[in-house]
Amino acid sequence: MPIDPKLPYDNDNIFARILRGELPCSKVYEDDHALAFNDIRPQAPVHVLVIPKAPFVSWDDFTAKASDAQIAGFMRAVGEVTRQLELDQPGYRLMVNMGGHGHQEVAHLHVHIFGGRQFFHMIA
Ligand code: D5M
Repeated sequence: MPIDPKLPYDNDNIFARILRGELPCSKVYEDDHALAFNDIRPQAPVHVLVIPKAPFVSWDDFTAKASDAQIAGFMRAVGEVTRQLELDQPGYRLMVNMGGHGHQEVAHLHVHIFGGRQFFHMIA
């Protein structure tokens, strides 16, 4: 079920628990700003989620409330992941689902990285 992005941050959401080490993840990358791990329901040969370490519910919450340093650090981390996975050639797709119409299911901002195959039109 999609989340309500207007609700306050839920400290017990799945990704908060992964960040605290209470739940396992298949880690791909970590730095001061972000953690990246393999999606549990992969939609492509490479399907990685990148999450900020600070508690932001959604893309909307992040871009409204994060500091410039947090935004820069997080975006840089997404780029680090794609480079470390050598996805730049022949390319990859980024996606962020936001709120109900975006069908966001986990109430902690996450950027999806898809790679390893050709993508065509938008994912429905
Ligand atoms: O995508 C939420 C994504 O989160 C969805 O692709 C499954 C993934 N997911 C859910 N639980 C886990 C765990 N425990 N590990 C890894 N990946 C997980 P959304 O954009 O919110 O629709």
